[in-house]
Amino acid sequence: MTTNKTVLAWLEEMKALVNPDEVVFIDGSEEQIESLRAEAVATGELEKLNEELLPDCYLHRTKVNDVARVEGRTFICSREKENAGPTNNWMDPKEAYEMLYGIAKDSYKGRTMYVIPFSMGPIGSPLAKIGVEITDSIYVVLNMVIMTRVGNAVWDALGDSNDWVRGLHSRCDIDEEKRYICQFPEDNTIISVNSGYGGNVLLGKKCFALRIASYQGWKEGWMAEHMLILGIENPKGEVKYVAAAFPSACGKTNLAMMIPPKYLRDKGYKVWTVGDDISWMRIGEDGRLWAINPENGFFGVAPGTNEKSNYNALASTKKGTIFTNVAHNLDNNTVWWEGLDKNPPENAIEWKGNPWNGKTSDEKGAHPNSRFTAPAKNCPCISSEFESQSGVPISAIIFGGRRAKTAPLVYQSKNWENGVFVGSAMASETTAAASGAVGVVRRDPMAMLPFCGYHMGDYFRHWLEMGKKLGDKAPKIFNVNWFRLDDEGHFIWPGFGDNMRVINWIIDRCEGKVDAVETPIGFVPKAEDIDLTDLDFDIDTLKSILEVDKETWQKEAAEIEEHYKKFGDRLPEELVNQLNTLKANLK
Ligand code: OXD
Ligand code: MN
Repeated sequence: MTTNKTVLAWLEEMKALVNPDEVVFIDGSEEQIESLRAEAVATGELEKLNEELLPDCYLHRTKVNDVARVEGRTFICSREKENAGPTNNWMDPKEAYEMLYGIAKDSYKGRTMYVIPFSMGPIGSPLAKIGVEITDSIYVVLNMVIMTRVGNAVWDALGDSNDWVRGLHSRCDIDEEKRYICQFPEDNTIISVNSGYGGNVLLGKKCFALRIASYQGWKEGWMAEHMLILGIENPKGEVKYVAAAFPSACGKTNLAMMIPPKYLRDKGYKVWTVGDDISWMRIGEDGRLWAINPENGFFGVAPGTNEKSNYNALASTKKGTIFTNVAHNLDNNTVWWEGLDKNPPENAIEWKGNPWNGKTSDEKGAHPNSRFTAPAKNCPCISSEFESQSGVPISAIIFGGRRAKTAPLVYQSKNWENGVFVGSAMASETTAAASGAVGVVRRDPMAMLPFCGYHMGDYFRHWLEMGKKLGDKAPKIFNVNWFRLDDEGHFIWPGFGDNMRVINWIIDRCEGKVDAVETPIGFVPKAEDIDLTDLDFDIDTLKSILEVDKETWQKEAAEIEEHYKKFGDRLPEELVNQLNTLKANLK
């Protein structure tokens, strides 16, 4: 328990509002967690899976209307509308509190109020931050216990400080019409009602670690980014760290846990996972940029995860994991999802709870956004620095997206400012691989479109300011595109572990070990500098995906100009100049 007056006062206020039958403080002890698991099993909220094959693993199904983040119902409630910017939904905070308190009033009647003290980042780290979530859902408690650091040690670290984030979650009736995910950045407050789905209710993740934290980082001079963090160890045992931002569904978890090709493993190369989704970064005493992963687990998409696509992610789910909305194999009481293997169960229950025969049914067994919540410590390649209080120094920042034609396999920005331009113009396409058609482009600056808690023009300005402070210690900024398509709509680059070949070029560039070719958009590799050992991939094909086609880029520049219009006068002048330079380079 805590004696922190600001916490106790808020809890009293919340208790009077939601009116629970009882209040339970989550202390982080194994006994308490075990008794909550047992209670959730008794009520049917969780199903216990095969203890031998999947020890300490559970299955949960959400309501059918509640299976994903709801961007249309997510609001930034800053005092001034202008400060939420053109990329966020906005609600006046006074009106929002009134409406949300109206919805939450008495909503815990007959239920328990769980109080979860949690730390984002290793407890006590100068890069970490503390939150308190109250919830009426054991599922939320058990997921938060995996995804964050929970328990009494958090109260000790907080002491009397008022620097903590308030999170109110109430399932209410899971009514879609009254579902709201509201962030109040100026009040360090989150309110989430009428959902039970992870991204909406595990308030430490997107709501705090990105939306609130991006605002805090702006005010306090640090960065909260939608980035994986990866360590690459060379045969001499030196480890370099990179952070990479890709929009959802572009393979962040796969890159974060990739297995290098055999010839590199034989030489002694290794990959270490620090994080797969979020990176908090501060300038350290040595002037470099240092990063922690504020999370303690992986909330990964299950479909498509298998031994080949992501061996390490799959291994992470083998114990202490909660599966949500996957298929339940009744023959051996385990789980299954599309893309796990080619052997779907015949005697199963699909994600909605109906009997399902995977061999004959046309319906999906698992929801496409079904998830595993797995402890980071399960990951076979978890970094030894995962618990480090100071984090890891970042050598390179990598942006990327899914582009069928435009972006080359990899290029390096000319400098930090140019790199911010590259990130601000980031985009990803939906692909219709079968026909080779190019899909719709969605601009997703720094992969933060749904997650930036303030005006995105100010966010770009903050990036530029960070670059000035970092000076020549700034990480180098790159862009990658694993998703170039040929005329038949097939991916050209093999991807997955072979992406290590590109990461090695990036690290060589950071160390000044390799030359590059200057193009209008930045520096691309000389084809012979991407190591193709043991790969059935000819150098001409490689050249074709390193090409920068002027006409395509002229179109791209025109689209960026259009995209920039929405930021109005908060768009930093430097970025307008960058765009003009690009246009001039393309003439
Ligand atoms: C996620 C997302 O769940 O980005 O990580 O949508
Ligand atoms: Mn994400």
